[in-house]
Amino acid sequence: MRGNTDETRDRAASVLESNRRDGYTIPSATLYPFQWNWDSAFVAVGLARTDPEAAKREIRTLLDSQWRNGMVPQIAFWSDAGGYFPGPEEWGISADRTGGTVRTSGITQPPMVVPAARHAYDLTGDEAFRDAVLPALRDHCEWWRTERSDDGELVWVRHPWATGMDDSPAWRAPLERFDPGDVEYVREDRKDENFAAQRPTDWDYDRYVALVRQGRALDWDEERLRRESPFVVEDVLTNALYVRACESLSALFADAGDDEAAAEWDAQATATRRALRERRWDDELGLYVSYDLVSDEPLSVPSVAGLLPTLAGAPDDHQRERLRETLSEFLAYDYAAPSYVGPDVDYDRYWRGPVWQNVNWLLERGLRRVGFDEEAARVREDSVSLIRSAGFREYFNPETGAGRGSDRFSWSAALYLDWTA
Ligand code: 9WN
Repeated sequence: MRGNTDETRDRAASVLESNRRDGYTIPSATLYPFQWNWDSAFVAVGLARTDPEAAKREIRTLLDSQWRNGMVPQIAFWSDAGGYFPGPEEWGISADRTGGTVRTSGITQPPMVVPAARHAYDLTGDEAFRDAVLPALRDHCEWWRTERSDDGELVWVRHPWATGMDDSPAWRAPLERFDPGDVEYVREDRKDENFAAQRPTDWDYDRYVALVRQGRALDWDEERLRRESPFVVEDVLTNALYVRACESLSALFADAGDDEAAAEWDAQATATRRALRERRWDDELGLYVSYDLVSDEPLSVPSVAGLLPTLAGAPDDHQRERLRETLSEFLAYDYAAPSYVGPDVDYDRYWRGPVWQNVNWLLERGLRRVGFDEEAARVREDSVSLIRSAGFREYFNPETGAGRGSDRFSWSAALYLDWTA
C-alpha cells in the first residue's frame, strides 16, 4: 500500500497537526472546534503510527474530561471557541457532576476510547501509560454496565448524538413519536447552501435540541431521564464497540497481571456479545438492529451499524451466511460502504447514505474477524482510494466518490495513516 502514498501521508499528518490544540485534536476547524469523544479515539489510532506521544496525550486529555460517575462525555469544551451550537451554556452541566476540570456536554459517544488506548499501548509497550489509563477505562466500562444497562448485558443511550450516527434513519421512529414543541435556537452548522443539503434537517435538529433541554430541565438526573426521555435506545454500534471495549480492557488487565479483572471483563464481553447474537438479530433484513426501549420494539432499518456486531464476534454460522448476502447490497456501489441502503437513501446527506471513514475502519476489522477477508480488503481499498481522489473529507458519496461535509477532517486523515502504515 505504501509506494506512492507518502505525499498523502504527509498531508494527513499536516491536517492532524493543524487541527491539534493543547493536548487534543479538534475534528474540523470549520465545524467542530472542541474535543469530541470518539473522534479523539480514532485520531489516537492514526497518531499511534506517526507520533505515539501525541496519541497517548490525546487519550489522556479525553479521559481528563471524564465525569465523576465514569461517563466520558461526547464533547469537552477545553476552549471558548465560537461557531458551534450547542455550547456549554446550553448543556448546563454543573461542576460537581463533571469533576470541574472542563465544561462538557451531557451525553457520551460510542466507547472507542478503550480499544484506542489498547492500540496505543500495543504499539508503544508503554506500561506507565497503560497503568495510568486503566482505572479511568475501567470506570468507564463500569459506568456503561451499571448506569446504562437494564439487564447488565446490552447498553443504551438517550440521544441520537450519543450514537455518533446522528440522523441515521434508524432513529426516525423514536423521534417521530414525540413532539419537540416550539424550540427556539440558531443552528451554526450550515455554512452555506451546499452544506445545508448535506447536514441533518431542521426536523431532526428540533428534536436533538428538545432532548438537550429536557436533560437540562431534569438536571441530568439519570434515573428520571431513563423513565421520562422519549429516546432511549440500545444502539447496535454502541453495543458492538462496548464488547470491543470490554475485550480491550480485559487484555490490558491481563497484561498488567490482574487476572481477576481480566476474567471479569472477558465475562462482560461474552454476555454482551451473546445478547447481540440472540436478541438483536433481524433475519429478514439479514443484519443486527437497534432496539427502542420506550416503545419496546426493534428499529428494523438497513443501517451499516447492523453489520458492526461482526467486530464483536457476534455472528453464529447462520447469521454469518446471511450477513454475507446482506453485505453484497452494501458492496454494490462504486465505493463501499454506504451508511444506509434503505429506499429513502440520500447519498449526500450525513448518516443517510454517505460513506464514512471511521465506519469503514471498524467494518474492515469486523469483516476480518468473521473471515470475510475479500470483502474487508475491498472496504479498505475503497477507503484509501476515496481519500486519494477526494481528500480528507468528512464523508463521501458512495456512487460518485465525491467528498462531502467539511474538509481536512481529522479522523479521515488519522485512519489513512493507520491504513497505509
Ligand atoms: C454532534 C464530530 C462529530 C462526530 C459525529 C458526527 C457529528 C456532531 C454534529 O460530528 O456529530 O456530535 O454536530 O453534527 O455525527 O459522529 O463525532 O466529528
